Amino acid sequence: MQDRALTDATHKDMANAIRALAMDAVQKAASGHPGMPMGMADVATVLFTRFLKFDAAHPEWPDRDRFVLSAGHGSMLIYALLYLTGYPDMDMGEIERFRQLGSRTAGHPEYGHAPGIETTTGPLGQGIGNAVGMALAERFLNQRYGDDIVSHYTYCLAGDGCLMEGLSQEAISLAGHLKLGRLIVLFDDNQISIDGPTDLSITEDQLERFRASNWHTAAVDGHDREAVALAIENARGVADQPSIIACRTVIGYGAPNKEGTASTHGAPLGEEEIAGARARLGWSHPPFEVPDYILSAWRAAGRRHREAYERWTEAASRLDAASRKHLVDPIDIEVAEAIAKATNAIKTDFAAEGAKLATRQSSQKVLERLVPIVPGLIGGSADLTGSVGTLTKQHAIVKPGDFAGNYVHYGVREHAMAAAMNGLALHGGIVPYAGTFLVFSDYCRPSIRLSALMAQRVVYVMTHDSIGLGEDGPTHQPVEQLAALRAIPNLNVMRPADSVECAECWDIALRSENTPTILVLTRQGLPLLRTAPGAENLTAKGAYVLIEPDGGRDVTLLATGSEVSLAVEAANLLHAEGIKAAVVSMPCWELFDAQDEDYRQAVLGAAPRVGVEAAVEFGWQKWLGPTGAFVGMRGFGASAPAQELYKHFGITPEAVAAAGRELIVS
Ligand SMILES: Cc1ncc(C[n+]2csc(CCOP(=O)(O)OP(=O)(O)O)c2C)c(N)n1
Repeated sequence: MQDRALTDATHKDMANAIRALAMDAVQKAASGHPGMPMGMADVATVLFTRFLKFDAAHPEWPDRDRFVLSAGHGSMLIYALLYLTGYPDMDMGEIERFRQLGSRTAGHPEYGHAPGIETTTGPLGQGIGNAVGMALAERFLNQRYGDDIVSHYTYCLAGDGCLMEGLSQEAISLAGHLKLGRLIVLFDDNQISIDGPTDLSITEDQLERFRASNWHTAAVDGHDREAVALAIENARGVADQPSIIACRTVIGYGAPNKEGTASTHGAPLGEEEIAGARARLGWSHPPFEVPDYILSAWRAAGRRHREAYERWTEAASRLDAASRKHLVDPIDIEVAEAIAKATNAIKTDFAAEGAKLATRQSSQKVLERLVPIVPGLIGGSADLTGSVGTLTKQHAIVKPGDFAGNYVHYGVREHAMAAAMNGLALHGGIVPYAGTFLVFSDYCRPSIRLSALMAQRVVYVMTHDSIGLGEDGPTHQPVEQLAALRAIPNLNVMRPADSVECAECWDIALRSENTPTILVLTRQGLPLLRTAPGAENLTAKGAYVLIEPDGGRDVTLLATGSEVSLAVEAANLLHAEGIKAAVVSMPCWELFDAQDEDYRQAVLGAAPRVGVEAAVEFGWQKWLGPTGAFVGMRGFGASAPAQELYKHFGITPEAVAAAGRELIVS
């Protein structure tokens, strides 16, 4: 058992400080969730004062334990803890500005708002998925750096809501399979959610569920600090199973009339109830005041690992400079340069070979070269490895309890794969990528949205990107996914037209430190269009002119991915008739949008425009203007060979040429 120095009285005062800050901040904001922080205050006090390895003065310490508040609505719990333990940027002013514009204390914890917030949570279940990724990152890096440099736990606080979400099942199943023994979930087992008691909607035995997934389980009274401490101690001793500790708590603990009820979940308690809670808890201090003796006990907890931190700094100073840097930033300037150089070499090779390749194959060839030069690049797939081309000869497979590899078989768990990739990226030291079919990006979408919101470098390899996948039919043929993904801010949706563009896309994806990428790749072979690629990464501009006719344009054909070669054929048909057609390849709308007005105008031109994409039209108006025409999908696809489908749905060079002709005539 670690440090038993706290007396019962001190523990009680320290936990009550959390409760008071939570109820007072929510009351002042007239909005928020006091119940969970009040209920979990005892558990959190035990964790932060006796176990969690952190140094509040050095929140970026790479070997700190990670604390993930999956039940993000209880954000006041983490804000109170960060303030009390003395993290920078979290003073009482921030607590008083809870949920106000520009504060560090947003409604739900937001990554980047303050040190100590390890991930953005609020969408229930995501935090568990992130924690699985973080625990996995720890094992990868431990394998590479050794115990002196990387050896820490990941703690995740999850409520009934997190465990009801389907994502939790995928995540716990994956963690149990991989034997992530350093993952410890503290389950706020208060049996209350928004609608009322949880038995309104769920009656299963949660711990049985976890046991079935190879987890170590325990159940304790969450207000008995020694029982909680013993359970955490035991969990830390289990090396080859993740652990869950069901902490039976009372939501809104201390509120005389409301505790134990859903009314404390997500609304201010009210002045009268708060006064009653103060009396009941024996907390006589005014709002937003924590007496010195309590604050100093908390601040001491914030410093208790200072020596460990210093030992770590000393050990890290013995690493070579590159390894030390890559622990937090796997793609530094040198690696970025190596990526750019490799990309150029690959482009040259692709051009020399001139082969017709599906972009999923081109992507695999690119990875073959990049994996050895990017430290911390961890690949994977949701049981579609052979189809999506994410595995290379450079990979070794990660096995349960064995993290020497660099490729994860995530299984058919797309959502957990995406959430875990966020955790891998957030942990630091890792650049995650993994693949599935584009149509199943819908199964990853909530986590993709968070990759974008948190500005994380996560690369999603999404293949089988249109009716071009053929016989599998409309269930597997994405039509609306491109538009839906393009609607997410800070997400680069990249659809390369050939091998050269594909290499350029990977280059950008890996070097986009603050933006996730979706690589949208084909199943079917595509001809090489960029036959003489220069060193410049044209894809970085988002769109560029592939064919510029002599003597001005009559029409501009805009296309992405597999439809760029159709546009080129259409342009040839039009040229034969004396119509001057330009072709613009638009692999990434978001990057094109970020170019200056002059460049965009020069690329788009003044001539009438035809857009071509084997997907729905939604979003294309932006580029086509009111007079443009669109050749693409108007509904779901069908099951047939790809060539026939293109004809059936009228996405052909002839149709594109006809659309261009019509625009000129009208
Ligand atoms: C994916 C998702 N669905 C719904 C919500 C809205 N929501 C926030 S908290 C909550 C209930 C959570 O219950 P529990 O985890 O038991 O929290 P407690 O009542 O104990 O605070 C719901 C439905 C959400 N944040 N995320």
